[in-house]
Amino acid sequence: MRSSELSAHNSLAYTADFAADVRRDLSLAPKQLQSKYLYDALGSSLFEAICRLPWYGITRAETRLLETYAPEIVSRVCLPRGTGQLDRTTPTIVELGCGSGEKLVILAEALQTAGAGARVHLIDISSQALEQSERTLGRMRHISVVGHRETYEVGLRDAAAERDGGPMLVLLLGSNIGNFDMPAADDFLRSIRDALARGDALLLGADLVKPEAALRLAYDDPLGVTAAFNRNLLVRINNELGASFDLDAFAHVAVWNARAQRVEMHLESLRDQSVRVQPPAALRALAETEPFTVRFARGERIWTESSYKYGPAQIEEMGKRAGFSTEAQWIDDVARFALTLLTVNR
Ligand code: AVJ
Repeated sequence: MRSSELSAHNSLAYTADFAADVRRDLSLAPKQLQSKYLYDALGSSLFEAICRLPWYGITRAETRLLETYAPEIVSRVCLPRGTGQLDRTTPTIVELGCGSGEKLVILAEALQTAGAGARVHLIDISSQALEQSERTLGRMRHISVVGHRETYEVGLRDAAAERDGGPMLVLLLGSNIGNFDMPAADDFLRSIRDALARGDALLLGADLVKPEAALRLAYDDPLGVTAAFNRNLLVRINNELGASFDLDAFAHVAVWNARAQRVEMHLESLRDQSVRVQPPAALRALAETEPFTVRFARGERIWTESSYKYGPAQIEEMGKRAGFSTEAQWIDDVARFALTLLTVNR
């Protein structure tokens, strides 16, 4: 589905899926909610604010690396090796989880300097992120931009179906890979690999393991923006699914799980309580949107996100397991963040 083709019916179906997922995931032990639902319009704005926090280094580190290495990335993937000449065919660039689109601008500028164009596909679950990045990139005349409000898998399949003879570069940036557990991360990278052909590449941005104090500040910042980002999930359930979450009764908790190499975000119930979820009548026509009640014990948590952190070699190994070779790896030593260019050679 293209963002411009979003219809009321589709967003109703999306909300029905949200209702079914919330109902199922709050009945699990431990209770959980999928992190993709953090990104409604307010959630996307709060995430943009997180990216500017002095304690959250991922976005700035990745931007520094892209500013330095974009010309090299473009010439390695988009220009035939050794010739320094442009291919006659147009490269396709697909960004999975485009956010505001600012990182793609850096690559697009490097393409322009090399005299190349590109067909750009933006895949994001957030319509506000898509609109913003379409606006940001729409001003650039040497690229064409299509937005897809889809999951990564569906969006990538749609974008790959539209490619022509040029090389394809998939961008999975901002440590978005970190939201995937194992073996889901392996399966996901394998599905990207399977959508690609010889000469194509995946540019993977992934956050590295660093001292616990730095991780805690990044995910539980002194301004409370990350707490607002997390608790907004309850605001969203209240607004879209007619729930009665008392926001003051849930606290943001971020923990570093060293054994699993991940930061976990949770929402902790501050008292024993029951919450009623009563989806609006328009949704009831669709399956699994019956009203329900969720009971919380004091101290019980809803697990809302995992952000895995890696060692540089672990990123290469993950790529290798999915059928990629490492073409290059660049590391920002200030924030401990890695950008890895993985290529398909068979
Ligand atoms: C966009 C998934 C990479 O995990 O660091 C930021 C989201 N969560 N602060 C991350 C997030 C809390 C972010 N990702």
